[in-house]
Amino acid sequence: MSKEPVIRFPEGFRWGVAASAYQIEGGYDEDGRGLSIWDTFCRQPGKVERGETGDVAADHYHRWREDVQIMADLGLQVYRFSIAWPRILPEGTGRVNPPGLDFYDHLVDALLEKGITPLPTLYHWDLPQALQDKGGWGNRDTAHYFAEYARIVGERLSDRVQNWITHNEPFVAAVAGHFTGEHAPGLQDPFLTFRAGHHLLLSHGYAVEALRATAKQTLQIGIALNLSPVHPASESEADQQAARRYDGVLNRLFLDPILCAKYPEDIVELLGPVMPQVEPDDMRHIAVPLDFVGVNYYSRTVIRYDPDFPLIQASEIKPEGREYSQMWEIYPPGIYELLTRVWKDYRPASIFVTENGVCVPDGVDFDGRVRDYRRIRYLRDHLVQVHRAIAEGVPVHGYLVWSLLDNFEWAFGYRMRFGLTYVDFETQKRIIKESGYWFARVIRENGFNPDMAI
Ligand code: GCO
Repeated sequence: MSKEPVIRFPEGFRWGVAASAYQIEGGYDEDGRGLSIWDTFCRQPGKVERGETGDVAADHYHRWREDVQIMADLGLQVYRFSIAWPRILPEGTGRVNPPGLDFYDHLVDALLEKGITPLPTLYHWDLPQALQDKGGWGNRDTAHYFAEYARIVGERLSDRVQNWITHNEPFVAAVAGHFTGEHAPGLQDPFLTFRAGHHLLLSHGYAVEALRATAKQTLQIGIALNLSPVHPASESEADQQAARRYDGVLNRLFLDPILCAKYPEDIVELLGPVMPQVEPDDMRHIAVPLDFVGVNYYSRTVIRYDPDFPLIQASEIKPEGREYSQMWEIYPPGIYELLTRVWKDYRPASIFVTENGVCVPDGVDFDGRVRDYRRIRYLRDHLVQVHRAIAEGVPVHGYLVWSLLDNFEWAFGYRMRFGLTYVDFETQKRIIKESGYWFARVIRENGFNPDMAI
C-alpha cells in the first residue's frame, strides 16, 4: 500500500472484531455451565451440517489468553464478545455459577491490560435450556429473567466495562428460531414467532434499565440489529409492495419499537392476529434511550412478490450476474444505503457497524499462509462505503469485523469461515490470514488506499 492512506477515518474511530460465545468458546459442559438451546438443537439429527456442535468450537474457553494476544498483535481496539447466559445462571434464573462469572472477569482484565475495550453482548442466541423448558422467549417471564441476568453481570463487570450490547439480532432469534426453525429452538409457529420477538424487545428494555440501575459508572448501551436494504426484484408494483412488506418485517419491526416506541402500522395490519399482545407499558420499556445502534450488515436483500409465501407474500431471490460469497451476494453499496437510511429515518445518537464480514473458502498455502484476498477486497470495498456515509454526516463511530476466528456458523457448522484468523479445528492451531494483517495496517493508519493492488 502507498505510504499515505487516501481514505482516512475520523480521529477516535474505533476498530475491532466481533464474536459470540457459542460460536467460539466450546467448554460446553465445563465449570458448571448449564445447557443452552443450541446444545440441545445441535443434538437433533439433521439440524446442523455433519451433526457438528459447539461442544469444542474454537476452544476459546481454554485458549482465550492466546486469542487476546492475537487481538493485541493485530492492534484491535475493541473486542465484541458475548457472555453465555448458561455459564452465569445454569438454570437461567436463581443460582449463580461463580466460575462462569470468573471466566468473563478474567477475560475483561486481560483485554484491558492490552488496551482493548471489551464490548460484551448479553445475548447471542444461547438461551439456557431450562428457560426454554418454561416456554423460552414465548414466555413473558423470560424478559424478567434476562433483566436478572443483566443485573448480575453488570454488578460484576460494570466497574471495568462501560460499553454494552443487550441483544444480537432479535429478528434472527425470533424468526429463525420460531418461524423457519433453522435455528434453536427449531420451532415453526407464526404466533410464537412474533410473541418471542416482542419479549426479546421487552427484555432488551428491561436489561438496559437493570444495567443502568446497577452501574458503577456511566454506561454506553446499545443493541446489534441485522439490517439490510431491501430492493424489489423488478419495477413491478407487486414486487415493490412485497419489498416494502419485507422491509417492514426485517428492519422496521425492530427499529421502530426500539427507536420510536411503536410498531410500524402497516406491519401491525399485515400481521393482524399474529401480532403479539402488547401491555400498556411495554413500548416505554422497549424504547428506553440508547447510546448507540449496532448495525450488522452482510448484504442487501432482493425481494419478489410471492403469493404462496405465508403472511407477507414476499420471497428473497438471488439476482444473476452478481458476485456471491458462500452465503450472500457481495454488495458493498448496501452498507452505505443502510447507514444513511438508519440515520435519516431514526437519527440515533451514534451508530456502530457491529458486524461486517464474509465467508469465502480459505485454505492454508504450502508456506503456511492464508491468502484470503477476496476477504480483503470485501472489507476494503465495504469500508469505502462506510467512509462515504461518514463523509455525508452519518455518525458512524466504529467498525467491527465478523470475526476474529473461524468459528461455528450455526446450521452450517464449521464449513463457513469468516475469521481474520484461520482455525485448524483438528489441532486448534491459529494462523492469522492476510486479511488480518491488512486490517491491522488499516487500524494503524486509521485508513487505507482503496486503489491498492490486491
Ligand atoms: C449473525 C450473527 C453471527 C453470524 C455471522 C455470520 O449476524 O448472523 O451475529 O453469529 O455468525 O453474522 O453469519
